[in-house]
Amino acid sequence: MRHLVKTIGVFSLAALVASGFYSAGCSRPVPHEERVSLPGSVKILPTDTVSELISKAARLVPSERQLAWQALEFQAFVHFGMNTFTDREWGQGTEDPKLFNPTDFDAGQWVEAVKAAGIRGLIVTTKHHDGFCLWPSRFTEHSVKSSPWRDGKGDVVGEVAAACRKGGLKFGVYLSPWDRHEPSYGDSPRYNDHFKNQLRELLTNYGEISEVWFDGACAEGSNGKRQVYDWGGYYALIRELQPGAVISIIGPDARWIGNEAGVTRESEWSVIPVVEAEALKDALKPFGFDGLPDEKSPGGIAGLDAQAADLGSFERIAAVARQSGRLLWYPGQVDVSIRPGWFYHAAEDDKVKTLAQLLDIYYTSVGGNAQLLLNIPPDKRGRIHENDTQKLKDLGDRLRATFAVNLAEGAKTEMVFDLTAVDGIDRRGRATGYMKRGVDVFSCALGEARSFNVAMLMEDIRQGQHVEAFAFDVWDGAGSVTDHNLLGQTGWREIATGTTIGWKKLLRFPTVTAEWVRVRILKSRNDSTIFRPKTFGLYLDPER
Ligand code: FUL
Repeated sequence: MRHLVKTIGVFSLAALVASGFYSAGCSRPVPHEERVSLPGSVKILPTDTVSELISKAARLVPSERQLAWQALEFQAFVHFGMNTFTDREWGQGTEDPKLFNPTDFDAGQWVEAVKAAGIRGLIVTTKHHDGFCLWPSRFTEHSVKSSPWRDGKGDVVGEVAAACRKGGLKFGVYLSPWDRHEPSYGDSPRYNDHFKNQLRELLTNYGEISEVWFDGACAEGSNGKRQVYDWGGYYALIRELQPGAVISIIGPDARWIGNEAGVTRESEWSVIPVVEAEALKDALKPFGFDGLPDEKSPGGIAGLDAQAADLGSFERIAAVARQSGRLLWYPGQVDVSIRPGWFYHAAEDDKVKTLAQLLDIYYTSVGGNAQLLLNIPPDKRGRIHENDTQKLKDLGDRLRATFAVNLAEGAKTEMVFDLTAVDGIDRRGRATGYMKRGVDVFSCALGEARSFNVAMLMEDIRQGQHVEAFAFDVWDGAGSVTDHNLLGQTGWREIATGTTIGWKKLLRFPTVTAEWVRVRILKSRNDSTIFRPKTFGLYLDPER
């Protein structure tokens, strides 16, 4: 058995955890070229070799705002507005503002309800497609100020922002570009000014805004109003007024995962290639694009088909490079409702998702390199219904019970490099193709036999997203794991395999009891970077 002990780095997770996630605790040396990271985006060209493409993909890293957003992991989406009172999903824009009249509005109750689930941020629909504004905008009468609620003096956005701040939640705004009420809609420059005025109000009057969510939906048919949106102008305004805000969906910072069902791809990449010639010019200005065709339909940015099965494989990167394109750090967000509809409907009170469904969504999204945006719609009182609050609490209780104790904390870990399992590297250690190096094996000695049924792996995405395939094994063999059997086949039982890891991968499996575990990184775009403090965990879900 030929292997190199790459980083003997036997370290105690417990000691390193104390120094914080982002401290450089691991002793693994970072090769020089890895330090040259590429924030945001990089061009890929037909002349790029395989190694050049891999190197570019591996060195792309998130912006600070994307990193902070990714760390939130789990946010609440709150659809509330005219549709709550008309029992619809999409309003016409002709609704009488007097219909908006919550009887017991309580933003603090929303915040407490979502915090019970472990949620860390909240995004409210400040204006849905019907154009009714939940804040007293100076630029329209179609808002809370024309409603009987609080004698027209109420401000839902203000109260929610304050409640979030008080409760320690990040606060974001959904603002529908499509507006079925506003008369200037379709008169492009006038509506763009109107929209920017509304954005300016939201971005200056409510403290820190962590996210601006632009919906791509628009049902204007061939006879409908055709609005040419000034995306570049909207983005510039947001960057000026709230530089920390992530612009999602029709925006450059976070992409729609491609469904509203809470499902992620098996391989969810944050490094995404887009074809230059198909790009939506304005949407890509923040990435440094210029001189590209205008007026592509915004189904996401950059002509990206957000629903495509494969967004980030090496094959797709190579295919896009052949047409000239750009790699973006463009992480996914999963939006899904706790009920069938986005807005509250009394008829759906008994259709709130079950705990098992919510857990599946959590594990596949948060545990699948995506951020989860779970919609919880308040009812006509202006409160989150008891059926939903109960489910949120059940979810939070279960997650807390599972993740309270990391059984790998304090474990002795070791990182070795297996030359016998090399793919794409010759015997002298020279890279021959795709892989630069061999197979990394990370082992963890728990000190005693422990039972667990959940494993957590994280890459340090400040250095990029690299892992393409991995396997997770437990030691079933006789005796102890030593340098001699660490890389062997005998005695090890493969529990799970996976493809991408990214920010976080959560594995669920029937409870196993073991004293040693190992992770084999089978394919990686560069050195894998999961071996940092707090990035590996073993947990026991007590009810699984
Ligand atoms: C869609 C909208 O049309 C739905 O009403 C909802 O707001 C959902 C989150 O996005 O595009």
